Amino acid sequence: MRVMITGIDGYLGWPLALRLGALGHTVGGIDTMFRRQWVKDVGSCSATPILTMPQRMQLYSEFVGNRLAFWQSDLTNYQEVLKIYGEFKPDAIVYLGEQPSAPYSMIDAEQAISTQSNNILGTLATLWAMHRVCPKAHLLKLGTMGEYGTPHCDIPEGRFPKGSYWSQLTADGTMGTTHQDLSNLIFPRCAGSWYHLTKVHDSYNVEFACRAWNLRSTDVMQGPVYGTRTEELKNEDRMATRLDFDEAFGTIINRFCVQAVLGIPLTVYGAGGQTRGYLPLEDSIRCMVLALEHPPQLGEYRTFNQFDRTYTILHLANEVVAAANELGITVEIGAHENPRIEAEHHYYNPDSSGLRAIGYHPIACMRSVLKEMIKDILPHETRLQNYADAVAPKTKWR
Ligand code: USQ
Repeated sequence: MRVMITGIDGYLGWPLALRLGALGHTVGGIDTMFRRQWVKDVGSCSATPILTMPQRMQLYSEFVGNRLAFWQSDLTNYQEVLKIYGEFKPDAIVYLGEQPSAPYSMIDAEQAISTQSNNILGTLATLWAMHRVCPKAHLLKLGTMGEYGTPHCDIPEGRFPKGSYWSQLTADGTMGTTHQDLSNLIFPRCAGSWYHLTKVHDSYNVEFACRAWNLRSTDVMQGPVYGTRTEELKNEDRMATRLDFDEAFGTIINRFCVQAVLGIPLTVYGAGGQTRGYLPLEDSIRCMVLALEHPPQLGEYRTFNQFDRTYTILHLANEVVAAANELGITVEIGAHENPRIEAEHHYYNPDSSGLRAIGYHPIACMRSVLKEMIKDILPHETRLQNYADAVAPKTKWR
């Protein structure tokens, strides 16, 4: 298969490229290289040292035995994207090339506007380019579980399942009547940041393109990913993918592991009952490969909710404390006023059967992944102490 990865320089893009290369696929990549600058702009760096893109291309050739085709390009530039897809002729496009941080999008108007224009217009340019030059390619689009928010009901995969009805008690106490069939309608979204909203808009644009132009797409609602290693990254340190821990680009478990190493009390926001679905980096890569190996039909728009298990923030904090203790490190759990607007105790029951039906079996126990992460971060403690200021939450949602 010829697979184009947008955002190939990112946390998921680089390990996915190595996995697909190792499996014998031909890989191409596009990246603006903005992510490295955004992280510098918030006063931080990757906890794991990472190679430059030219060095990564060299390493890829050594490891895979094949050239990695790479374009440094802006995904919102339709003419460029059209030219690249026309040249590369992808069978599949994995679309990861977006501004990925909710807190970053909430800093100020400038960041909110650039996040929305980068993410929504980039996806739109790809849909038009696919329509023009590769209409049979499979678009694997990275969305987020955060599109749904935390409604007081079960969360299906993307759409209301068959047999869903809307009903309301009438004045005389009986159930409402006919024409209330919700089956197959897109399940309502209730995103919690300007960033998460870009993914909602993307979902509607992608679904429309499948209906209007017979494109095919898998929309992946992914929960926060954690980890430093995949099968390929275990080979040697030069392979490392980035690992962010600042308040904007670091996601919770990755942040907690760096905080454990730096001796910073874990930053639990609010009551800590916020529940989300999480998965290790290795599982995220496996799930994307599975989706590529089992593409949808032409014209089909399908959604997978991609996570291993759901946990509360407090549970995660306790797991990180336990993993650190097993390595002889003492860690405290801190309390922080919640800078976000989100429910701190809530019902959460999302379906995630789609990926399991095509072969996803979660592979690792969380504790062992956490210990591996802490061991990977420990050698960089002295350098990372210089960036300790980037950890505390400063961006307020209100
Ligand atoms: N949280 C803390 N302390 C921290 C950081 C976060 O308590 O130091 C809490 C947040 O308040 C939130 C939860 O942890 O309740 C998750 O926050 P996060 O920063 O790990 O993840 P989030 O901002 O929701 O977004 C991240 C990725 C995004 C991905 C999304 C999946 O940045 O790309 O789409 O995870 S999900 O969260 O399911 O929407």
